[in-house]
Amino acid sequence: MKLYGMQQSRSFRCLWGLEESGLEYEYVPIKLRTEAEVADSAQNPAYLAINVQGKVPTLIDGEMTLTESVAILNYIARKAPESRLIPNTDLQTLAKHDELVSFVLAELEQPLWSKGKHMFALPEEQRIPQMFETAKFEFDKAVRTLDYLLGENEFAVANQFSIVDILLAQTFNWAIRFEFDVPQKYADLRDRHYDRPAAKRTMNLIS
Ligand SMILES: N[C@@H](CCC(=O)N[C@@H](CS)C(=O)NCC(=O)O)C(=O)O
Repeated sequence: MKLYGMQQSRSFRCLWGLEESGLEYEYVPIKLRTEAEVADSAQNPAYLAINVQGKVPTLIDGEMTLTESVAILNYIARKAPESRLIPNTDLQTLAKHDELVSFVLAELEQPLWSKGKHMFALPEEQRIPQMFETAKFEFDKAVRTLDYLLGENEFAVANQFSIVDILLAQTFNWAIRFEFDVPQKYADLRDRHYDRPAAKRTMNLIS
């Protein structure tokens, strides 16, 4: 199995999942926003052949190629069920897990990615710096909703570490790096989960 990724991008969550899972894999670093001629560029035709958008992450396992980070996390979790990255629990608790996963992707991370796009990812002439305030407004609103959706437990669901904890920790780390206002309890959540041995190994792999 090969995971293509770049440092603290969304590939980090997949690399972390792999480290939690105990599965064997190879990590292939990719460079974003570099010339197509550069061999390890996401714009190189060889990489575009496996990820048509020129984005990370990409996971290849045998004949299969996956290019969405949460699909990759789900695949890892199902391939290594003993890791319990998807909790082995009742239908309704699993539904709450799925709800939080969707919430992180659709609501919590979107303002962060909007800011990223308008800071560096879009072509300069397409960037609108005024939207940083809108991103802050939307992030604060998503955090208030999360307060409602999450309990006060150590882990998000089923009293155990799961995919949603990886997503929450990485998303709040992203928010802190992009200078959003992150309430202390979510900074603590990031610190707590980033202190796991698998998270520390992941950090070492990308540094
Ligand atoms: N929905 C995709 C998004 C992937 C994505 O947008 N990745 C960013 C890095 S976090 C990327 O590769 N961007 C390419 C670029 O900015 O040139 C996922 O979750 O995997």
